[in-house]
Amino acid sequence: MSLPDRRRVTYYFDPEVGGYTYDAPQKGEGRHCMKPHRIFITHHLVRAYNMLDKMHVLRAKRATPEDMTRFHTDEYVNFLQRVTPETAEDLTYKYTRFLSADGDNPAFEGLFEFCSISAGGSLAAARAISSSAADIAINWAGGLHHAKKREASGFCYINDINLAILELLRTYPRVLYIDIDCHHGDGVEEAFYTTDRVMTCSFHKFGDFFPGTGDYRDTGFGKGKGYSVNVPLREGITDEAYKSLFEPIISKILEVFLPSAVVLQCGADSLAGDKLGELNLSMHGHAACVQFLRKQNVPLMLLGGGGYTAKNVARTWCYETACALGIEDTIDPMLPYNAYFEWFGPRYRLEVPGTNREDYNLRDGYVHEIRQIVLQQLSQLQP
Ligand code: TV1
Ligand code: CA
Ligand code: ZN
Repeated sequence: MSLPDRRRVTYYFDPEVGGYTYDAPQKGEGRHCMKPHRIFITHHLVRAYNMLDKMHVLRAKRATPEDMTRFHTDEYVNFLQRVTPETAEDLTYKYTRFLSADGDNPAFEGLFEFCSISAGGSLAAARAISSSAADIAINWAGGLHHAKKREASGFCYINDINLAILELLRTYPRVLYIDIDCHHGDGVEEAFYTTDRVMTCSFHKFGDFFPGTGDYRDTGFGKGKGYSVNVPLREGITDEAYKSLFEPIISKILEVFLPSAVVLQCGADSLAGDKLGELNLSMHGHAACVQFLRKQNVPLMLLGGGGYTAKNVARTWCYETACALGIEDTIDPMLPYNAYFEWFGPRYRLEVPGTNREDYNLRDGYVHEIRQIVLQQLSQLQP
C-alpha cells in the first residue's frame, strides 16, 4: 500500500533555445561541445512519454538586462548585449576582458538572447517556488554555474543559478545549492562564499581538471565559514560509490542547515560516456539524486548544466522530469517513437548504462576517507 505522492511540477521550456549554437561562424576550430539543441531533444522525449499534460508547461519571460544586473555588473551585461561575432575581438580588447581567449566562450550569434532564455527560465522557476505555485520547478536550459560577476567562463555567460538563488532569498531565510555536474560549481560557490544563508555543495572531478577549484579544504569565509561544501572525486566513480557519498552528506546538510528551498544543478556530464566528463554514473545513478531530494519534501528547483553526449543528456533529463512527477516506475524502458528516434539507435532504450572502467575512488579507501572528512566538517556546524 502506498499513498499517492504528487508534487505540483512547473516546467519551463522555450522552443527557440534549441536553435542557438556556440559555433562562432568565422572560427574554423571545429564544433563547440556545448549544444543547446540537447534541450530541444529532451523536450521531444518528455512529450513522447506524454508528460506535458501532467505538469504546468510554461515559456518564461526572457530575463532583462536589469534582471541580470542583480548579480552581474552593468558593464558586463551591456557588453553581452552589444557583442557580435564581428566585434568580439575589439570589444574584449583582444579577449583580455569579459570573454576568455581559449575558445570556451565564443561570441556566437544570438548570445544575449540565449542568455536571456536560460536566465529567464531560472528566475521564473525561483518565482514559482517562492510564491508556492509549484513544489518542483524545472529549467533544463539553466545551470550555467561557472559565470562570474564580470566575466564569462567555461561555456557560461550569465549565472542563472545565482539570479535564482538571490530571488529565493527574498522569501526564504536559507537556500541549499547542490551541484552534481562533473565540474566544480565555482561561480555559485564564489558568489555566496561569505554568507551563511546559502550553503553550496558540489560533487566534482578534481585534479588536473577544469576549473581547478573545489578542494575539500575550501569551506567558506567569515560568516560563511563551513557553508561551502566540496566533495572532490577521482575519475570513474560509479552509482554505488556516488550514492554512498551523496546520501549521507546531503542528509547531514539537511539536518544541520534546515534549508527552506533546494536548488539542484543536474549537470549530465557526470554520466558514463560523456565527451568531457570522466565519471561513470548511469542514468539511474544520476537520477537517484533527484529522487532522494524529492522525498525530502522541500521546495525544489531542477536546473540543467553540462552534458556533452547529447542523446544521453536528453535521456537523463527526460527521466528526471518523470522522477519530479513521481511517475518513473511507469516509464517504458524502450523509447517511444519521436522525431529524434534514429539518434537513439541501435538500442532505442531510455537507460544510459554505466561502463566497466575502473573506479579510482575505490583505490586505497578514498570514498570512505572523503566521506569522513566532509561529515566531520559538517558536524562542526551544529550548535
Ligand atoms: C570549442 C571547440 C571549445 C571545441 C572547449 C573542454 C571547446 C573544450 C572545444 C573544453 C573542448 C574545457 C578548459 C583550458 C581553460 C580551458 C556548463 C586553460 C574537447 C557547465 C566547461 C569546461 C564545463 C571548460 C562547463 C574547459 C560545465 N573542457 N572542445 N573546454 N583553459 N576549459 O579546460 O561545467 O559543464 O573540449
Ligand atoms: Ca559539481
Ligand atoms: Zn560540467
